[in-house]
Amino acid sequence: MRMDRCCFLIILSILTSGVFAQGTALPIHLNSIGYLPDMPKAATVTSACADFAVRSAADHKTVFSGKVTGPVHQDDLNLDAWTADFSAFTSPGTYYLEVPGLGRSCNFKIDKAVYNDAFHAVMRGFYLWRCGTAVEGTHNGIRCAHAACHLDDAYQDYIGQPNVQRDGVGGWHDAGDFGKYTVNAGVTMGVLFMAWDQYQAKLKTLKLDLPDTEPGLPDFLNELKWEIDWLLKMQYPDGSGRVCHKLTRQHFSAFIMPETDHEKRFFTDWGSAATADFTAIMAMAARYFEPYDSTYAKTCLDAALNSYKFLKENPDNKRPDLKDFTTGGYGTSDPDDRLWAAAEVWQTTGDLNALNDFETHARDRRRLIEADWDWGSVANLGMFTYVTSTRPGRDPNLVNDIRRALLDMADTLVAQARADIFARPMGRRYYWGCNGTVARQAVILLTAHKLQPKPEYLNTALDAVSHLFGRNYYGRSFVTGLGHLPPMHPHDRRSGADGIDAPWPGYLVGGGTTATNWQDIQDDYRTNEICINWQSALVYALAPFLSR
Ligand code: 9MR
Ligand code: ZN
Repeated sequence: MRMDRCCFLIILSILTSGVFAQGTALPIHLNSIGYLPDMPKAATVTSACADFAVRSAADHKTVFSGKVTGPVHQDDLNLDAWTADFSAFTSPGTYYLEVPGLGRSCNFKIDKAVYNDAFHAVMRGFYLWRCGTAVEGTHNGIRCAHAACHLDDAYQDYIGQPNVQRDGVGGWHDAGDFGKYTVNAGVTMGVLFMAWDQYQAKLKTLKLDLPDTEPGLPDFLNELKWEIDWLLKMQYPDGSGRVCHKLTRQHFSAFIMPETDHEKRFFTDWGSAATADFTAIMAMAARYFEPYDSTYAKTCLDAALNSYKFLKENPDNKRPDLKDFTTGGYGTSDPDDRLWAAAEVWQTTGDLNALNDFETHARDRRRLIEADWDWGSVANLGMFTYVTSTRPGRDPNLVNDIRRALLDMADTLVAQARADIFARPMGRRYYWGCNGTVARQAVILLTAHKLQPKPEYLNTALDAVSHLFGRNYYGRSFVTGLGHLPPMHPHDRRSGADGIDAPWPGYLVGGGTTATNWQDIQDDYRTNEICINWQSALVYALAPFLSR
């Protein structure tokens, strides 16, 4: 390469990578999407400092200045940290933080609609995950697309019909792999329906630019329907009400595009956790689709009640037989799933037997509210439905105990965020997919907020959002295509195989399994994959902060 061309390319790549304009991962860690005018605003600085200034991005004028507080030492990160609080500054605009001696942060916005675009991209992530159809989208001028995939889903060899196909087309791919798993669909749909339940006023008019909008059906529900339509196909065709644990190949594919993945995929053996999660989702779907499409709601309700009847007649925990499969396991015991199913069936129908089932399960639990909850632990969803219900007949003592446990847990999260230099509300726990749990803390906080409004609950939910968009150890956004220095190499087959430099946009990566080991490397599926259950939690966490 000639020298002048080489220099030009270096300068161009510096400019386009944002290094020149935005700074690399500087010691100033903040929510790189930005802040709401009337909410708290803070950044974490990890080098010694005294003062800071907020400056206008356009003309570099100082619009606010202050003194940092600190330092505070955090052991697991081995860092000293200072906090720059600029909550008092509320004027909309585009700014950066300047810390004398250290430099400047990336640009960020203050605006009442500051999270609207991010929400749109994150929710569109579900659309882009659609299986059984062609999808496409353009983000920041870059187009991502794939042709219709997995149209042969799926074979019934493992449910007693060797070499016989039945329609299992549709749904969302689970993650960076192309499998479809009932149990993980459970917590995902549960959290998405909770977002709808609590933030419907904001979500109702939201446009997702879907190719298949239906008049009168909000886009948000339309996208959820894509998954429900598929889930309905996961019930056994024999009418028994059992539900297949998953629909996948026997082994993960290489990094190929989904439309070139032609290996056989199978409906697998049923499991009682999958059957219970299916029941809960269908009962919720019946409730939330009723105002828009009562025929569809009835289909969902019938499916829920059929599976619920089966669960009642078959009380044992049944793990699926998956010995021929090495795709995702999602192995989990079922008491929490049965509890959740009972709560949703009761909430939808008012059936007192289901209420009694829920209360019996709830009284059996060691802890009423779990801090670390995810696909393997969905009891919280049932507890939230029960404790916020306006239906008559609940046991007042149990209501009180759950309410207390929920408020205590929310208070714990507030305290943990305050004790963390990056305001991470879940304490010092790190594991596979914990970024999803960070976002999912918002469900605890905002359900507590519904029972007993407290600004700290809302603020801490926003802390979770800020953490994921850059106020973290890495000073980077954890969401592809959004914010400062986002992941470029997620463990996502589409992103790895489509030949385009940018990853598919709007996806939250799992995050470090220790305090400091996240790497933006495609092979690192433990820390850098994307997944529907984490994504749904981010949708929920952003929803209360939308401007409508
Ligand atoms: O999110 C799952 C995580 O909690 C488990 O520890 C891990 C290992 O079983 O599996 C994760 O789920 C993966 C699933 O098995 C297959 N699709 C991708 C999921 C995210 O990595
Ligand atoms: Zn597919």
